[in-house]
Parts: sequence; C-alpha cells; structure tokens
Amino acid sequence: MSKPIYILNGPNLNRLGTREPEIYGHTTLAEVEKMCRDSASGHPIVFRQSNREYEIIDWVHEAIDEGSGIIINPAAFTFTSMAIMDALKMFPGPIIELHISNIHKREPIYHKSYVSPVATAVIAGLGTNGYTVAVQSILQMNGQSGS
Ligand code: CA2
Repeated sequence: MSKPIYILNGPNLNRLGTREPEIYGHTTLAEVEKMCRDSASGHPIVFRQSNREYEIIDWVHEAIDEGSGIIINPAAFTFTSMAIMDALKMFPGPIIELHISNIHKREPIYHKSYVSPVATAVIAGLGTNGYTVAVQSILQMNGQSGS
C-alpha cells in the first residue's frame, strides 16, 4: 500500500462554503475532500481540519512518519506559526502550501507567510480547484502519475 498524501486544513475552514462566498466560493470542506479523493483516483488521502495549532503540528509529525506528501492550507496560522513552519521543515517529501484566495491581492497582513519558505510550491487564488491541482502535482512529483 502506498503512503498517503496528507491534506491539512487550518482554523475556520470547517465553515467553508457558509460565508464570504465572493472570496472563498460555495464549496464546503466535505465537498473539497471528495474532490481530492476523486482526483487521487485510489491513491490514499488523509484529509483533516483543525482549529488547534498543536493538532496540526501533531499531524505534520504523523505525515513525517507515514506520508508521501503534504498539502496544507494553514489559514490564519500561515501568518503566525513558526511552530508549524518548524514541523514542516522536518518533512522529507513535497509540501504544497495552498490558499483558496489570492492572499497577495489582500491587505499587507496576508502577505508574509511563515510556510512559503519551507514549501516546495505555493498555490493561491485558484479557488477550491487548487486542491485537485495540488493532489495531481504531488502525485507527479512522486512519480505516481497524475494528469
Ligand atoms: O484563502 C485561503 O485559503 C486562506 O488560507 C483562508 C484563511 C485566511 O486567513 C487566509 O488568509 C487565506 C481564512 C479561512 C477563513 O475560513 C473561512 C470560513 C468560512 C468561509 C470562508 C472562510
């Protein structure tokens, strides 16, 4: 059995699809999870969300032991968490930092990411479709096809 891709989502994203649809769209996080599983066509996916920083750090540690790639939307922790950055530094495989919105079009407080310097790639502004692009890209980077 191949190692799973970890898809980790930070604070408030459990409410996705319920507010600010002009920025984040109408798709819920449960629908995003289904899109990711469909896109991975059988490749194992671990899909999680937490409002707690320590839980995301623990999941990065789990991915270090068991994962083939990490896709992380750290949400507000993007701009605050050296601890998530330090955990990600220990991951040996590909890491994609993902934002549904284009954070660079927004106010200056959204421009300085702690995660980008330790990520393999950054996706921002593709809406929730960015998740499927990220899944395909991790599969390709790991030589496991992708389209
Ligand atoms: O665009 C993204 O994916 C973000 O990571 C989302 C974060 C925001 O702090 C980042 O700057 C960009 C915020 C997520 C807020 O959660 C929502 C909950 C319900 C509906 C929409 C967003």
